[in-house]
Amino acid sequence: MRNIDWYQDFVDLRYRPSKTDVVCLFRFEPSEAISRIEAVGRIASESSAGTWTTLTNLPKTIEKVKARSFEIDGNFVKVAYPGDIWEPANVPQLLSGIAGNIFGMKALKNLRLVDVSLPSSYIKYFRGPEFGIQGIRKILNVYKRPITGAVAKPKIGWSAEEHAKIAYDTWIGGFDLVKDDENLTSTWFNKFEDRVKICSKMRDKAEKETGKRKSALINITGETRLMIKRAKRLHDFGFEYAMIDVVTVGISALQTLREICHDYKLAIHAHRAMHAAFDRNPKHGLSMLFLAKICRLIGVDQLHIGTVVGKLAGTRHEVLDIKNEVTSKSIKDRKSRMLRQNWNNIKSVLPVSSGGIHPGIIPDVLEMMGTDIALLVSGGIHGHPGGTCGGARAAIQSIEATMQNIPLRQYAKSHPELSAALDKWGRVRPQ
Ligand code: CAP
Ligand code: MG
Repeated sequence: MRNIDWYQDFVDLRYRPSKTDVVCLFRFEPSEAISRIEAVGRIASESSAGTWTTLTNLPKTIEKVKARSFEIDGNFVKVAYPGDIWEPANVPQLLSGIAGNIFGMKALKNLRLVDVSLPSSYIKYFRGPEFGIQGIRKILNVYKRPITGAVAKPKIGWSAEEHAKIAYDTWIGGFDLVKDDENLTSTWFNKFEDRVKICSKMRDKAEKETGKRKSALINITGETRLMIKRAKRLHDFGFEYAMIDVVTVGISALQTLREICHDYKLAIHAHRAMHAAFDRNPKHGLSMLFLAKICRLIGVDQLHIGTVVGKLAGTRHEVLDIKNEVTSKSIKDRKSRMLRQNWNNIKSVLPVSSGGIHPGIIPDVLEMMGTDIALLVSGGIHGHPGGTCGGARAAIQSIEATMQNIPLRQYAKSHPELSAALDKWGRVRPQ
């Protein structure tokens, strides 16, 4: 049959990207009877200017708008996209291109977008984080140790008053932050407006009694106009953060709230609930590294990146690559794992480690990730035999022991809360 497609026009192994190209790294698996060249031609074509068949008319600009698969290495391909096809500061459009139709192509059995390298000509339109790691530490006046926080558990069910009391106990136990859970927004028994007001009173009380800065990551997630109203309320009650479930609200809403949070000088705490729906399968979907990069570009200040040893999936390589990506000024190309990236004046993002952590495994997390992180220990303090306050103390004692290189059991001899935590949980790694 006459050749009716032109995918091979989107493959050029001699091509070298220009400094304004957006370059993507994909992992791909061709379907039966599809060659690798046919597969990578389809990836570049369908995500830029092509379609399934040759066209009778083409614009004069066609050569300037075509993507090109230019480097194939086993199951990995690099694709270069001309900068001109990307609308400045329009992240949804970028995703519709490089993370759109191609995942559904029959010619590909699996496809995963591993990383994207964004040129200065693209990132210059973005604010990036408002505060960065140093700015966050300045807000809380916490410098040499992990910033500590806890979600009120169970994640939903408490009244606003009960929630605020748990927050108070968490703060009095020594933690810096209390956080709403990803599925807590506003319910008849815990209205957002009430929670903000009562938590602000408890925060003031805890700050007065401890002499330390205390804050909260209160979840504004919802329809965009509602989130704008909620961000204003947080500002009016003196909170420094807005928590957003960045995947479920969507990239466009996150871009809007970044502008609003700039106006209110609110730091954005990015919860990533739903990410595992598309980043967990190593052969297909989007990597968490890619999502983390987009979050840094748009400008969250804190981002959940995993624990490796806790209850949720995430390998050591993956978690540490993400930490590197969101905290470094520039990234080198790492074969099949990460593309080079200069972040120019885009600030760093504070990595958040959370999910199944308890005092017995805090050393494992800090040994892997260091102390320049936010450590959220939630069930791991509210399940402590001494209750929330005792649990927070136990977690802080575990951090102290780890930072002084003292074995936990030895430190526990003079720290009863840690001892009680180790008696309950030992060093178990939750599944
Ligand atoms: C942790 C948590 C967080 C997870 C999210 C939860 O509570 O509140 O949402 O950390 O995962 O609901 O599970 P626990 P990730 O400390 O009680 O487990 O940080 O990987 O995005
Ligand atoms: Mg949660």
